[in-house]
Amino acid sequence: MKITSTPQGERKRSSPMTAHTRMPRKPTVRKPTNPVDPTAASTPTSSNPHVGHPTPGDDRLIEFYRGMMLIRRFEERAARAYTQALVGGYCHLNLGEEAAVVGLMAALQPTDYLFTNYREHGYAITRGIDPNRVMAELFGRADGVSKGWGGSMHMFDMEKRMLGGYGIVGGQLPLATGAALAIDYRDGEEIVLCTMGDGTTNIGAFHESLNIAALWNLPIVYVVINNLLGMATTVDRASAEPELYKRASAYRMDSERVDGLDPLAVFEAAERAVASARAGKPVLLEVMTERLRGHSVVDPAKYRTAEELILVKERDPLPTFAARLIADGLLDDETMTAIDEQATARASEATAFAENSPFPDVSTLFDYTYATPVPNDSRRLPGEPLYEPAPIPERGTNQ
Ligand SMILES: Cc1ncc(C[n+]2csc(CCOP(=O)(O)OP(=O)(O)O)c2C)c(N)n1
Ligand SMILES: [Mg+2]
Repeated sequence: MKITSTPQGERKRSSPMTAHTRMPRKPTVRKPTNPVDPTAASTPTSSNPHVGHPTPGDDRLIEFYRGMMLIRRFEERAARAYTQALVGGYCHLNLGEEAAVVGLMAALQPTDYLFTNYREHGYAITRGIDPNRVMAELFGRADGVSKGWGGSMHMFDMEKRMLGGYGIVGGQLPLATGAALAIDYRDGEEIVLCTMGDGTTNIGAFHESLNIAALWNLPIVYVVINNLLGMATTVDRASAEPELYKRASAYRMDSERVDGLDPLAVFEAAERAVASARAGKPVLLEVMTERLRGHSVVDPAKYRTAEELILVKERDPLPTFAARLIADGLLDDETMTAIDEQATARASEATAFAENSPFPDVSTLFDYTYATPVPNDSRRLPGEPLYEPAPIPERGTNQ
C-alpha cells in the first residue's frame, strides 16, 4: 500500500483502510474478571510489600530501597552460585536495574499481568514470589517457581500473574499483546506490563505488537529497559533512532523516557502509564538504566574500557539512592546497615533452601510438554514409529 506524507509531516495511507470499530475503553463499565479461570485457587495476594500501591510518605522510599537491596544481594548470590556450578544454563542479572524494577512493580495491582525477558529474577522477587522458589528455580530444583524445568530464563507464576520469563529476544511481546487483547475482549480491568531490553526494539515483533496495541486500544504498557547495551552492542550502533521512546510516535502511541536510577521517578511514570493503559491507551516507557556487569554471568564485558566502567559504577542506583535518602534525613547509617543485613540473610536463606530442594524426578521429564497425556514417553527415540505406543509412564507427583 502506498504511504504518503501529510503537510503536517504525518504519514497517511493513500487508500482507505477498513476502519476498526473498537471504541476507546471506558474503565467505568469494566468489571474485574479473572480471564484465565475464575474458579482457580490462584487469587493474587498483596502480601508482598513491594506489590501494589505503596503507602504514601517517606516509608515508601525506604521500601523501595529495601526492595532494591534485596535484588542486589540476591543477584550477587546467584552469580556466586553460578561460579560454584550450582546453576545450569544461562543466567542474566538485574544488577544496576534495581530502581527500575521496584518502581515498575510498585505501579501494578496484584491482578495485573507481567511479561518480561530472561533478565527476570528481580521482577519475580519484587512481584512477590518467594525468593526461595526463585533461587530453587535457578538451581533447577523441584521447589522452583517452574518446578525446576525452566531455569533462570523461564519463570512463570500464575498466582502472582508473572507469565514469563522468555529466552527468545522479544518472544514475550506478541504474547503480552495477546494477553492484553484477551483482557479487552472480556472487558477486564487488568492491564499487562511487558518489559524488554533496548536491543529488542529492532525486531519485527516490537513493531507488530505496538501497532496492533495502538490500533485496538489495548490495555498494555511496553517498557524498554535501556541499559545502553544489547550484549556487547551499544544502542547507537544498533538503532537508527537511539532515543527509543520516540519509536512510539510511529504508532501514535504516547511515550516517555524516565531516569531508571530513581525508583520514585520510575514509579510515577509507571503509574501514569498504567492509568493510561487501564483507560485503553497503551504507552511505551523507556527506562534509562546501567548494566553493572556483563550481559550474562559468564561475560567478562571486556568491551568496556576502565574509564567507562568507572562512569557506570558512579551511576550505581543503590549508593545513589541511599545518598539521597540520607541527605533528605530519611535514612541513617544504622538503618541502612540493617536493611543490607536483612537482604543478605534473605539471599543466604534462599540459597540454603535451593541447595536442600530435590532435583525433579526424571519421570516428570515429559510432563508439562503437552496439555493432554500422549505416549510421549521417555523410551521412544526420535524417528521410531508411533503405531505401537509404549505404555505411558506414571506421571510424577509434582505437577
Ligand atoms: C531472537 C533472538 N535473537 C538473538 C538472541 C541472542 N540474544 C540474547 S540476549 C540478546 C541481547 C538483547 O539485548 P537487550 O534487548 O538490550 O536486553 P538486555 O540483555 O540488555 O537486557 C541477544 C541478541 C536471542 N536470545 N533471541
Ligand atoms: Mg540492553
